[in-house]
Amino acid sequence: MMNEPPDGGRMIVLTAPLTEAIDHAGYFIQMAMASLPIWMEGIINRKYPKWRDVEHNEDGSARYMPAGVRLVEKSLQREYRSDDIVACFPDDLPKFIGPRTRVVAVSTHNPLGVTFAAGVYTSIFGSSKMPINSHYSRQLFGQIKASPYRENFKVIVGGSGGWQIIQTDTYDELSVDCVVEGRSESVETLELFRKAILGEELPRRVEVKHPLDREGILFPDTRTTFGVVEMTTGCGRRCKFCVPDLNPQIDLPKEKIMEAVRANVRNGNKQISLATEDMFIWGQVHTDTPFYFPNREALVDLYSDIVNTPGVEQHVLSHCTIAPAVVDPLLIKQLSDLLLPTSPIHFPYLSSHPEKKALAPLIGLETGSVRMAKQIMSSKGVPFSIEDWPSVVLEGLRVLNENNWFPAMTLIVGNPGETDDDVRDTIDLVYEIERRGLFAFLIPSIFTPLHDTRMEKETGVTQTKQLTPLQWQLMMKCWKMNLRPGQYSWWGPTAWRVGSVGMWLYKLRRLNGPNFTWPLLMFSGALSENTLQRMGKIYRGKPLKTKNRAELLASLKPKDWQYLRADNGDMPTGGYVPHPAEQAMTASP
Ligand code: B12
Ligand code: SF4
Repeated sequence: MMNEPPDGGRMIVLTAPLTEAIDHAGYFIQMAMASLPIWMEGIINRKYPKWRDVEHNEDGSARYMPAGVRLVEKSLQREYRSDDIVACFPDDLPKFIGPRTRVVAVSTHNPLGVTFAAGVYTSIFGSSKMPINSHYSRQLFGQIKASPYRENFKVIVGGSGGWQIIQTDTYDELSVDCVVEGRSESVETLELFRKAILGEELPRRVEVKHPLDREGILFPDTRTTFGVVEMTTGCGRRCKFCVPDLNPQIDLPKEKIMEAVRANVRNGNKQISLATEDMFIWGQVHTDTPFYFPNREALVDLYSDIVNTPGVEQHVLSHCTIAPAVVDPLLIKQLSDLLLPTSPIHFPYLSSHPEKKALAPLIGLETGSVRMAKQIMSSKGVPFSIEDWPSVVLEGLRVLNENNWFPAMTLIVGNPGETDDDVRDTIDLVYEIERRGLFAFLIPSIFTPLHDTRMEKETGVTQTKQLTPLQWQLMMKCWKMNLRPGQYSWWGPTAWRVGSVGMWLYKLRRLNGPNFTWPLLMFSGALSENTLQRMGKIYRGKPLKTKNRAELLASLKPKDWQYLRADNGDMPTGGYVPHPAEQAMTASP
């Protein structure tokens, strides 16, 4: 006999894969589950034995859900009664899907693991299609497909990972009727739900419009996973491979952000994270100052109110760019003073904070080759010229590290048209980071042409076996450097040596091809880099001569000097015009 929900189920049921909904142990666990293959799940289970424990509201609905689900919920509440809608964890679907159910809507971030930085690691370890997150996403779709009421309802999928279903044409396999690309606030999304409720046929793929202004964006008034609250949409630097940059550049109103922060706290969240592509554009969108000169006062005011909201115990940064650290080091310092006390991240071997706290936003480095950078991200370093990209990275990282920011920096390996010279340039930059004693978690990923981007039709490397010795070396050098802090223990280096060589013998040799062997030996430390270089097996980066901050500022166009802050020092000489905020301060009595 069917286990029917007593009330016949909800008309609209919203859900997300368990691995994307959990609010346990911070960002890192979700990122690890997006990147590790399912056969390595035991590592996560041992480290976080309680990761599957989730919290419920009294009616069995989810206490927290990814921000995307919360906004679908808010969007639908404009048209339907709250009682008709529920957001629940996958295991609770049978409690809510019943004969009354007309739509099951799934929000996904990365359901099939085919995106950059996720696919690459699973493929190195042997299964490109089944990261842990992908396994749980498929499990969720399997549960929905097997529902005894499946014929009565439509399955609509949305979220930043929906394109993966379109691109792999897995509609039937996953039992998905329609994938929505774009935001739930859109009237076209509502129209789709209306059709589904009436039992009408849905198109397989719908692209809906992004709101063009602040007013069009809704905010959650319930708890979100990791306390995610949107801060901006779009970016403005126009990198060719980027998806979020295709959205309009909007910074969201402070009052609404704060309401969503308070709503999270009210519902039991102690952690907040503002979702953004670049936190530094907030407060400077469509003002008289170009967005790449950060609005120091506005940012400090916003973050100060967030971390001082009663109940907020932890705050985590999401994404940013590196040029603002060169433009305004004092902003970085002021933000550090404000944000370090609530940061849950500790780097005992790196941080100079008394409690060893650190900030670790995600920043795109992508390439050290100026030639490549010009092609794929010519405005990444504005206001500085892309010719100075290596200098901007090194100076920015210096400022960040001095203030206990140790960012995770992504690199793209195998860009279309990437030559050995380009890879050598990137290796030079990575060695220079090491030589100067700077630190960032360097996360190399293989170029993935993301749907809808300006590089959608281009192909780079598609399998780890195709990577050249230099590309492998770059990847393994990054990981070797990432493990530096863990190598201070007496057992660390030996464990890595034995572990990685053992892994190579066991599995990786055949999978990744012969180009992988020497870079792996370099990574493991079994042979020194000097020896490997002498044997002609690796390329050791050459020292880089780069510009310091004063030289970078001097290279700006004089019309931009007015936006620099003199309290940072290093001002270019010759006709300096004070920053508008300084002018206002001198003008006031
Ligand atoms: C916060 C965040 C995280 C957090 C938290 C994620 C979470 N579970 O809450 C962490 C750090 C854990 C994370 C991890 C990863 N992330 Co992330 N993340 C973000 C970020 C900054 C914000 C996401 C967010 O909540 N936005 C706000 C909500 C409201 O937006 P939204 O989810 O897109 O929802 C809107 C629409 O999509 C739509 N919608 C959503 N769901 C549905 C459902 C239906 C039915 C409908 C109709 C509409 C709809 O309506 C919503 C608005 O109204 C975005 C960048 C960005 N600005 O979006 C990257 C981003 C989504 N992440 C990305 C990536 C690559 C990852 C990782 C794979 C990275 C990695 N290798 O580890 C992992 C994957 C994690 C996983 N579990 O699979 C990429 C996505 C690329 C892709 N899928 O193609 C993005 C776009 C970053 C980027 N610059 O490229 N991420
Ligand atoms: S800086 Fe980052 S968010 Fe902005 S366009 Fe480039 S990749 Fe996209």
